[in-house]
Amino acid sequence: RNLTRVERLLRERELRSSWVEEVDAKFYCMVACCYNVLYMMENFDQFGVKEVDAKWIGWAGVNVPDEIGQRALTKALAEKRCIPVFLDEEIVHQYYNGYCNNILWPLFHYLGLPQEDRLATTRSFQSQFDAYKRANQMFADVVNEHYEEGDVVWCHDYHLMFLPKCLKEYNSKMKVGWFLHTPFPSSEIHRTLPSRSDLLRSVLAADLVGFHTYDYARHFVSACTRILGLEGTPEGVEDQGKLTRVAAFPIGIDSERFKRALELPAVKEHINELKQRFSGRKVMLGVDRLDMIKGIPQKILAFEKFLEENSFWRDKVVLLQIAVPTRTDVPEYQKLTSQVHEIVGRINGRFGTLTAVPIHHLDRSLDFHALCALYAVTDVALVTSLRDGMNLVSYEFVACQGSKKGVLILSEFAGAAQSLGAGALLVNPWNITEVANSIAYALNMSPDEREKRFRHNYAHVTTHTAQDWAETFVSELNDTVVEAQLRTRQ
Ligand code: ADQ
Repeated sequence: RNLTRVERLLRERELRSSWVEEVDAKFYCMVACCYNVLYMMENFDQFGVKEVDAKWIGWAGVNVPDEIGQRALTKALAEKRCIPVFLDEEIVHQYYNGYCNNILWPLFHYLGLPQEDRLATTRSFQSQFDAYKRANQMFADVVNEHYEEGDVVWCHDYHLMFLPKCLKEYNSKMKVGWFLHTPFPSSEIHRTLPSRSDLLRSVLAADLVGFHTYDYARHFVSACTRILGLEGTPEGVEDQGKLTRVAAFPIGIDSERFKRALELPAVKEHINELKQRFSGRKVMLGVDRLDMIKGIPQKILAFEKFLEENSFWRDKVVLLQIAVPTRTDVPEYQKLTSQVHEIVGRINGRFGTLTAVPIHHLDRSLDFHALCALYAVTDVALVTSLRDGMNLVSYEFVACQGSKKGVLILSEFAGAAQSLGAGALLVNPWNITEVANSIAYALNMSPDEREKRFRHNYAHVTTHTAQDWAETFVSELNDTVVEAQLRTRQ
């Protein structure tokens, strides 16, 4: 029974083959179950901090109800210094699908609650929030079990806003940091959350709180002053003499990893194949998780408008949209998939010929090398998120453009607009006329202007890396003096 489920998960989530090859056959299914922990571990490696002596604690990803299975899985993962947290199906439903992805995710991206079931969500709010707290407590139990004196604990993202408080209740001397990967919205948006104060107070239990941009940090401090009546200081937020440091730590990528990949013979060969395949046409690229925050329908409608108004380009340009499905069991995401398919079909029917279509849309992820090759042959990248904490696709594209010096069209609502804004063409993704005009401008841009814009972005992407991000956060967390320690010293 479990095997069928695991196989389905494997297909859905396209577990990278490298992971599968690495493990014993008997652990094959176990590791597949543990996709989420492994995925995070893999990303952790991508962040270039593998030399750091760290343990990674994460949700196991699927339900493993029996103790024997849990023990085997824990053992298999220990080799990779991954430690799973087991959550049962009901908690996952209420905590992960419910509170995290149906309430916090849309709200933090200014999308409000899901339109159709707004009232239902309001009714189930308390039970989902209780599950959220319970799940965070379960994470705290596992962290506490593995904590050794001197460790610093770095909690990630909106799924774990309650964790700093739970950890400090266990051990007030534990150094705890919390980083948010999404935007933190304006305090007016955060105010609408029934659990607004509990979440803020819990995050404030951390010693260091980090965001991608200064604006998100400012929104957080405003929420604390307006909702909790606390005092904002230049360093952060103060509550009865306890200071929580709040700062911006913009994430980056491991740009060297992309540059190295482009030197591999297999990647070079793939680049040549792609060049031949699309010869005579300019390549435009979108790479996103299929999520409403990524603005995929808006992007495609803007591309249609561009084709409508620029007949010269119709058979000279192709848009490759790679959209990896996520949260496939959430109805809102299923609706988004059908909507995108419908728009793409209509535009291809309208502007396609017997031999070519203007949009190639793929509902899947690409492996790392295929992705690098695509970035390298792209003339114009289109990142039109409606909101995005940072957006790493824009960074990855720039890192792979050493020879081409292509143009980045970037949403002004992505955190990356603050770092790559001077080199990119910034757009309001809701304004499809503006995006269509920017596409035309990008395709006609002079080589000099392209070079100048590219240089700016390339310098940023190659100097503000993921390694710096991780090291800066951890070292600042190390440097914070935990209040409880201060009191002991006094
Ligand atoms: P995401 O919303 O997942 O991350 P993003 O920053 O763009 O968004 O990172 C996506 C990653 O997945 C990139 O490394 C990209 O290469 C990869 N990816 C996306 N689609 C893919 C596909 N079809 N095939 C293969 N790979 C694909 C969250 C926040 C962001 C924030 C990051 C990091 O929502 O705003 O930048 O965390 O903090």
